Amino acid sequence: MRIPTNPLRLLSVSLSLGFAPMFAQAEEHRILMLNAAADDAQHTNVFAPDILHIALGDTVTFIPRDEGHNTASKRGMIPEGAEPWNSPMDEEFSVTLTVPGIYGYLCLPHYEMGMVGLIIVGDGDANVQAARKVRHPGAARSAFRALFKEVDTLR
Ligand SMILES: [Cu+2]
Repeated sequence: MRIPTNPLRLLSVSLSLGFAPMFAQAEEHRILMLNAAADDAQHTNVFAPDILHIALGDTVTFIPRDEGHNTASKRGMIPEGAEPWNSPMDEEFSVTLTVPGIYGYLCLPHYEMGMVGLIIVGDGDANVQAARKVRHPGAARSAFRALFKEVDTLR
């Protein structure tokens, strides 16, 4: 048997042999960074949605619909082995999550005002207990508490 040297040929051969890429079905999701919630103008500085369930290997893109926001994972609130992130201000930013668990994140300028969110990859069981023990300043505390409460009702 002749082994093809062209990498594209190699890929198509391995696909036809059944070695499909691990995340062939991966989906893309969007989280908007907003100055106010679409359904509640009193609720300022939000990620929408602020709870997102995705499958292992899916990609999440944060979209700066309004100015003055970023996204950063919260230390202690991502599963072991996962890559932390900290995006530039006012830029679209994508993360591909390949470690199952729960990911807590925040907007650095509005963290204490409660601009936070959770992404659950798979069932989130891996680190949900550790993640909910992390302490937060100001309104982030009640915001995360509300999100975990909602996650509990969905699990
Ligand atoms: Cu913000």
